[in-house]
Amino acid sequence: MKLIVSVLFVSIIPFLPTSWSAESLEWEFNAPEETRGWRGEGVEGSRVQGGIFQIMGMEQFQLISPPNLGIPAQEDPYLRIRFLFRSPRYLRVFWQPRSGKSVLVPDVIQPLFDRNFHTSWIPLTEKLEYRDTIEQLGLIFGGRPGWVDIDSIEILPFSLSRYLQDQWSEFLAPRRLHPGTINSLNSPRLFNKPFISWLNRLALLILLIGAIVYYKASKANRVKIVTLFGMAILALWIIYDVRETYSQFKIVEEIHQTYIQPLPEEKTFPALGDFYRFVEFCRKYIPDDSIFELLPKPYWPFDCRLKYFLYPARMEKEIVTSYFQNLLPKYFIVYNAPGIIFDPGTQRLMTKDGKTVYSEKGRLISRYNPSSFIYKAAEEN
Ligand SMILES: [Ca+2]
Repeated sequence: MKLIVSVLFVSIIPFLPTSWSAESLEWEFNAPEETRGWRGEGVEGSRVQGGIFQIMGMEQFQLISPPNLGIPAQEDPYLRIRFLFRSPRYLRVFWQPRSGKSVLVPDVIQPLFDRNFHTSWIPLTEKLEYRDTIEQLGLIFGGRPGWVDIDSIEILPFSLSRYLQDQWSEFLAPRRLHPGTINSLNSPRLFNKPFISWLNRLALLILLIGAIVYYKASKANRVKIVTLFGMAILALWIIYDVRETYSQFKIVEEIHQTYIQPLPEEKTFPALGDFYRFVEFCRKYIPDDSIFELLPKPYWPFDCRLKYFLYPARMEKEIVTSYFQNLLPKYFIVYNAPGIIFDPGTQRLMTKDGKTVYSEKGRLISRYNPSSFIYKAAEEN
């Protein structure tokens, strides 16, 4: 809310030139050298890939900036960070002044798990409170261990135009397609709150003002007033609907580009990826009179589908094995499992670490991709 107030306030006064330049305090992470000076605590792995700084950490981990930043605190600098949280549940920020204890910023950033990058503006100082310099910045990620992708970090004076640009991008951020999309409505974020919550507040305000105006008006005008305020609420509903329609349009566009337009051999499906192409591959190599086992186990949502598509070949089950004994050849289907390998030396099918051996003797029938293949166990005579 503080931010909104300051936006309203800043929007009244014309743009003021800022006294310090933040050019050097921008990290785009386009090359691994750009992480120089940054260090981690509780970080288990990191890499720079495609302009993104990816960090994996424990339950709580910290990313600490290079020292000696020397940013005057009275300039009210902001941290602008563009990120995608894979697992952590929150981001907190602290900074180290030239003298004294480090300062924990009150704002807590809680990410949306919509597989989009998001941009946050975090005020680092409370106005008139600090008369020091910010020497070092720390980011605390916590709540759950895992990966965070950081596209860029900036420490900069507040810029209304860039802030509004970021809010507009947040508002138009696409809703990613997942199988449940069709059953749910979503609300984009605007000024760190769901769009629908802003509309709800507006609707409540209209209702309150409407009630006051209604009771103050003469009887003759009341019908007009009800109509007018009813139309205002209807307008809010239409605004929400227009934004949701835009989301639906983007989803249809994504479905078209990803799942309809590609050639059959390049097609993928939501949540199932290239599975149907893999089914075609299996149909070619798994004979009707055979038993097969899909690895790794359990393997929802592929197991039930494979059972259906490969019929009359039978999926491995106790009852199947006890009925057919060793009469039918046995196949293993390995799908997207880099941890399961065919060892050509011993002809065994086993986990990479050798802890589990699925079959002692057999041969590789065909490979679909480096981590997917069909193996046939040697028949006992
Ligand atoms: Ca970047």
